[in-house]
Amino acid sequence: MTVAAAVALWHRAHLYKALACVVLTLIAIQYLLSGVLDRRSIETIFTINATRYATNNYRNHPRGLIIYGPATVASLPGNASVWPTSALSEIAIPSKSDTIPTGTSGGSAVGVPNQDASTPNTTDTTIQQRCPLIPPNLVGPVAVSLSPTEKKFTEVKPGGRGFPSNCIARHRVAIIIPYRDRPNHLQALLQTLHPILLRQQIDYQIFIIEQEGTGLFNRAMLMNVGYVEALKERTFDCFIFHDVDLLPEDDRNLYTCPEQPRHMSVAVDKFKYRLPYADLFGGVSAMTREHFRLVNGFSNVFWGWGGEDDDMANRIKARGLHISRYPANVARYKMLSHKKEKANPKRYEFLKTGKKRFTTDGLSNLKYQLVDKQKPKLYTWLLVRLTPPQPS
Ligand code: BGN
Repeated sequence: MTVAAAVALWHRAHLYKALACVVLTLIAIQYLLSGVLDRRSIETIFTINATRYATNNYRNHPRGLIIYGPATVASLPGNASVWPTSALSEIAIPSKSDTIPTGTSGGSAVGVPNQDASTPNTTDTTIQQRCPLIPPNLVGPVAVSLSPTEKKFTEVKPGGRGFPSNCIARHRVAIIIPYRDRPNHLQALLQTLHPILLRQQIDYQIFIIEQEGTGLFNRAMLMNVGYVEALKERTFDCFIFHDVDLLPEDDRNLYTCPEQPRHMSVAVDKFKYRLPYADLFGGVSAMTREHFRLVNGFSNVFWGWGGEDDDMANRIKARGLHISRYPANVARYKMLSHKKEKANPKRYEFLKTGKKRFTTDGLSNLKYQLVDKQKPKLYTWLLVRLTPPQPS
């Protein structure tokens, strides 16, 4: 071998070593980054850019952990086709919020008999497992309809309560529906919601909070009443505040307890399945018991249509919380038609000055009278007389 050939060989060996180093460094960086990404919760990932999801088909998380199925199926509004079961195994990842909340909630260790008297099956001596993180019987898009059905709902208990029969639910959820004078909408919503919540294996109860009289409607105050009254029945882990005219179109839109306040009606047909603005918190939203108390509930000053949800979004931010969302191809709703309500002309002013009322206006000064309460088959009904708050 010539000297020149030996030198060339020596250079090539160094080149290979350098290449090997680069490859190893890249692998190490990828490994480190994946650890960071794994620690982000499902909610955080959803929150990153909700408006982007509204226009693009959300595919997945960088590590392929969340996949909401092929864009073609997801983009068909109200399509009742059955979701491929292969996709379901990839639907969600465990996060902190997926563990049973501690303290007053209905949790017990896996395989341990449930000790909570308000949770079903306490007399059952068989040891029950917690329900799986991913409910096994979801179908994806569901057909929504206004026409009444003859469904019997044998699993639903009086007062509109439901829970899984063969496992311990991970979430105890009160569904709060502010209501007045919309019987057809209410029937359609109940027919749609009960089967979905049962398939989602949630321990739930539906509360209809009806405002007495014909005065201006106060949606926010009714939701505050719903929170207070529901807690008199059971210690719910979280609350889903639900407009009566919004029908969920997909059962993968899980009505579970959120880690951060969750805006659920991301894509509504009336808004062409696009989120109108990033801070929207109206329609359907979910909050834990603690977060709702932390923000002092909704403001009581919004009489008539509009603004109360924006004020809640401000309360959420002021407390260092943030609005989370599921992807728009799952968090889809059909809005039932009704005549336009009278908008509250004072809503802009109340919104602007809202901050100074956060601690004095809300759960802390809520006044109402419970006029009637009944528990028919599909819901718990409360008729309430609202007392306008004294100006502070
Ligand atoms: C907004 C309303 C919300 C309502 C959404 C969607 C206001 C306050 C003045 C900016 N906000 O305009 O309350 O949920 O539309 O309909 O009117």
